[in-house]
Amino acid sequence: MTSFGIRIARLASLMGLVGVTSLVTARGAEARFHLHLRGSTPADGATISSAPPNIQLFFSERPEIKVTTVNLVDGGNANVALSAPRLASGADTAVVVDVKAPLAAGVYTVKWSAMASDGHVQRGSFGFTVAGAKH
Ligand SMILES: [Cu+2]
Repeated sequence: MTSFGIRIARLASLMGLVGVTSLVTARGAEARFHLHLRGSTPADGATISSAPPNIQLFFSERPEIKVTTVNLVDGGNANVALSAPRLASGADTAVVVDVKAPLAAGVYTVKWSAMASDGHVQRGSFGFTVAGAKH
């Protein structure tokens, strides 16, 4: 290879490196601005003494409700019946699902999937415990 050729090759590899670095930076910035879950009721990790009538998910921005899914599974990974998700009245970044029958004592996991107006689908899960009846 001529010295000119080597210089071109070095330049190309340097540009490749810069390209990868800027791609990683862009992905990091994008991740920060995606829709994300800011909180919930019951809160992640909470132990509650009575079965919740509904589950509320508080997002960083309004999700597209028609493609929002919320599933609840018990400690045995069995699905628990919920209503379809709806936006909370007066807070369109909050999603509510009704729990159709009172939850027995035990551990539960909420699994959600939501899409923001930018078209990116985000998923997550959190858990809570319904404490047994106290005597
Ligand atoms: Cu996004």
